[in-house]
Amino acid sequence: LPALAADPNEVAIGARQGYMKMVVFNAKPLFGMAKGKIDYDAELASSLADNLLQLSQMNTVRMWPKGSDGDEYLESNALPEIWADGSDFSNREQTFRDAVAELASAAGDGQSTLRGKVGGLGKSCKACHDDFRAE
Ligand code: ASC
Repeated sequence: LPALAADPNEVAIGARQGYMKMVVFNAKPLFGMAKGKIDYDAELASSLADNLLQLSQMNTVRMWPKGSDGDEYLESNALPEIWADGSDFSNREQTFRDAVAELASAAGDGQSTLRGKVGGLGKSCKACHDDFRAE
């Protein structure tokens, strides 16, 4: 049987979920170090934050095609508000970029410096999820 053509919205949903996994894979140990759950390691912290910096600088527009929301696709938690007129979504992404840039410049400078900078990243995650991700 011929394979069905992939739905571009489903391809995009898969891509952004993979992207989120990469963000979490790199961010989670930074939160862990900041909270003292794992030992601070300057070299590791720097490389994780640098990975986040590179991820944050990707152009993600193609991951978010209009219509690929959670009302249309069971596998997505993206709220249709992302695509509403006047949506703050792209500003939130810029806030994430700014928070990561601050973190990347300081993550290797000691546990207390790291602790002071991850808050901004956590806030940027939460602000966007609160408004644009289904519970
Ligand atoms: C995480 C994670 C998020 C953020 C957010 C911060 O570890 O997966 O989305 O932190 O919970 O408030």
